[in-house]
Amino acid sequence: MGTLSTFNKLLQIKEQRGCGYLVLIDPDKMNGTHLERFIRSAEHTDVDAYLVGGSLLVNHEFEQVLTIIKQHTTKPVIIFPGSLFQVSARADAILFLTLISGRNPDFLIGNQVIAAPILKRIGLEAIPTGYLLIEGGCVTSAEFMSNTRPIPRTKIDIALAHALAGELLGLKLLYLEAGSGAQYSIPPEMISVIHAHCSLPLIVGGGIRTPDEAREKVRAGASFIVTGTIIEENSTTSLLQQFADAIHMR
Ligand code: 1GP
Repeated sequence: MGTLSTFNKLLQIKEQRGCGYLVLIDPDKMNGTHLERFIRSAEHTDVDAYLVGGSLLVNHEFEQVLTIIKQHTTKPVIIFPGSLFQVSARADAILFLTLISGRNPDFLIGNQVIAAPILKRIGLEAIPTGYLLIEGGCVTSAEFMSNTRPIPRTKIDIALAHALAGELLGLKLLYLEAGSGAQYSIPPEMISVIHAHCSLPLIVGGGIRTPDEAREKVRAGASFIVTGTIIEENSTTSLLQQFADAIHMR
């Protein structure tokens, strides 16, 4: 029997646990010995996988951060690229994002055309993911850096139409993103309507600050929950485990 692809590992986690818990590591915010200590201790929690990336990397420690994480974990390590500079064979896979809520051709197809030959050459697994930026109460780095307008949080029909377009285009995952540090996370009503009509697994992130808030997204139909900022602020194993317990339905 061959080894499972990272995408199939994610599907297995969703199948076995109801919903998966993904911790976002922004290389600018967590690196060096702090990161090493964090990953070592997180090994003893039920975190399911790591996303690595950021809208803007000022410190250029991307490769080094991936190396540290891979050295100390057996969990999947997946690039969540904020730019073309965030591509590396040290990860297990990359979310091959297309920013379908926006109308900026660079993020819809331009950057993908530049990255595709590189991904093929280094043999990195690419997971086709539709990225939907939803208004989160403040201008986030994702909104500013992508130069796209988020979908208004009350326009559930518009978000659903984008999700369905992503499904019909053959994407494998959808990422409902309020933006890192968003004031308001993705509304549960939006998650439940998309979940009811669209068969793709939903990654939900941006502005989730408590295990209860995470659980609310899971109940609405999220397949994966992402937290970044709150864990940068409080990286204790007890908070990680509380999130994992709230997110795992079984
Ligand atoms: C950002 O969805 C992620 O891309 C995580 O957001 O930092 O607000 O948890 P937070």
